[in-house]
Amino acid sequence: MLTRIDHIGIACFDLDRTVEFYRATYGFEVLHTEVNEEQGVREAMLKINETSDGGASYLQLLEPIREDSPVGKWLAKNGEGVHHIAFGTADVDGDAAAIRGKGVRVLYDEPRRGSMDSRITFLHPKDCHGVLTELVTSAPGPRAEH
Ligand code: CMX
Ligand code: CO
Repeated sequence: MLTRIDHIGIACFDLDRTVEFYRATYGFEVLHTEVNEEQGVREAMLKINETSDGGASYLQLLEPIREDSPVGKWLAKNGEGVHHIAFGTADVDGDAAAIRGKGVRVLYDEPRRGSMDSRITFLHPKDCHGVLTELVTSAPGPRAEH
């Protein structure tokens, strides 16, 4: 069951400058940064609030590390902006299978590693009224903050 908005993914050209905008404008601080080679991004997670399912909601700021990555291609076409939304679930495998059964293309056969050791998969935007949609199950245990 999808129980929260886990994050909104925002594509940007310059991660450090975008982080600074969110800090200076709203007071949001970076909880975590990492490079995800497989996804082709350098990213920062800004925690916005905790949620009633024991999880949290974030902004995920994304800078491409390769032009031919999903975020690199999207930026070249659209410029900066909202790239995807992500719903949180305790069971990404089960929810992805159920959604695939409804005829929506799930991009990965098995969930892959996402931010903070979460497990993620994506639904094709063309099957979701133009919205690239991610499903995410957080890593168990307390979050590593660094
Ligand atoms: N939102 C909405 N539509 C999108 C989109 C997005 N983020 N990205 C691509 N599209 C649309 C394009 O506009 C294009 O539409 P038209 O044919 O009408 O022009 C169509 O989808 C195909 O786009 P493309 O540029 O040819 O890109 P690809 O087909 O090569 O890739 C996709 C699209 C969704 C398969 C790819 O972006 C993908 O695999 N995404 C999942 C992985 C990802 O986004 N990783 C980065 C985030 C990592 C994280 O969140 O941790
Ligand atoms: Co994401």
